[in-house]
Amino acid sequence: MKLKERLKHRILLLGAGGAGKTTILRQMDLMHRKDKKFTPQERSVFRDTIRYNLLNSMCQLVRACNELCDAGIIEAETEIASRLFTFEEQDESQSRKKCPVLSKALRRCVAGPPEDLERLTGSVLTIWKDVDVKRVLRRRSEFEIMDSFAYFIPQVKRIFARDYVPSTVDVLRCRKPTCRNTLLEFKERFRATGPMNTLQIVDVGGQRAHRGKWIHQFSNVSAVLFVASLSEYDNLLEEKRNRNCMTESLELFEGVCSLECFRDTEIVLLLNKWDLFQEKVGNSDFGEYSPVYRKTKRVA
Ligand SMILES: Nc1nc2c(ncn2[C@@H]2O[C@H](COP(=O)(O)OP(=O)(O)O)[C@@H](O)[C@H]2O)c(=O)[nH]1
Ligand SMILES: [Mg+2]
Repeated sequence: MKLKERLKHRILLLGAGGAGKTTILRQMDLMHRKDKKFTPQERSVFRDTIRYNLLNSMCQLVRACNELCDAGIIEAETEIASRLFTFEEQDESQSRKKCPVLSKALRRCVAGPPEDLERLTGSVLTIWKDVDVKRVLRRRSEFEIMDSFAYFIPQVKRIFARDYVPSTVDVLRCRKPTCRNTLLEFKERFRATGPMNTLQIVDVGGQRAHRGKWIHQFSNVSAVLFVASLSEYDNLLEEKRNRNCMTESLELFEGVCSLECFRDTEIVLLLNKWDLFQEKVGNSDFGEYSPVYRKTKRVA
């Protein structure tokens, strides 16, 4: 991307929900700090969300096991699993309607007495070690589970400990859907001897419900950074479960590129989640989800 030296540049981060926009913003924020760290106070803010991420992933995993595995979770663990669910399902019907991602009851558990969480540590680890769970995980594309679950679940002891303060990596792995536009501003020289430019990076909510608000950010944009997740090709959209994520991303990208207001604006496509793509592509045939790729492969 080539930006002319100007005093101020606005760069818009666009892309579907979960593509990684906010994580990129957090990384840019870190890169422009002297010590490359978030302060303990900043990290503490993420504590409950990370605990929620972990517990929610566990519930998603247990539910998937019960649905996809013939035996379900083995007998001894059914009780443990149901304990996890009691936290989630107390007022599921109420909260799901209002907020499909954050369930109220789970949040209550996370913010509740520390003994509640500590009691769950063993249950989480027992389920995580189960062979059936490992088998079900190979069928990941068939159910919904957040990307960072494999990072968070094995660290449950540390995360549920009373004195837990998230690390910088924990913060980068944390999933909290963006509801309000966020602005990050920093100064950057494009050439060692050039003038100092101010870069304003705008992060928006990517889920369908938030895209109507994008238009308010479309003026005075120097560049659009469109983020798409490489690893989502076999996943279904969080907000519409019969819609493939890659199709959603491609159509959204086409839509952004064809907007009249961006006719003279630089648009950069950033293909994110390379690490997850590498892990996944051996087990899940990319060609099954991309007719263009399938055709090219056959010709080659
Ligand atoms: N493994 C991995 N996870 C990522 C990467 N980029 C983002 N994530 C995770 O994907 C989830 C969604 O990212 P987020 O930045 O909230 O997406 P947004 O909705 O586009 O803002 C978070 O849990 C991130 O930690 C990546 O390159 N690799
Ligand atoms: Mg976001």
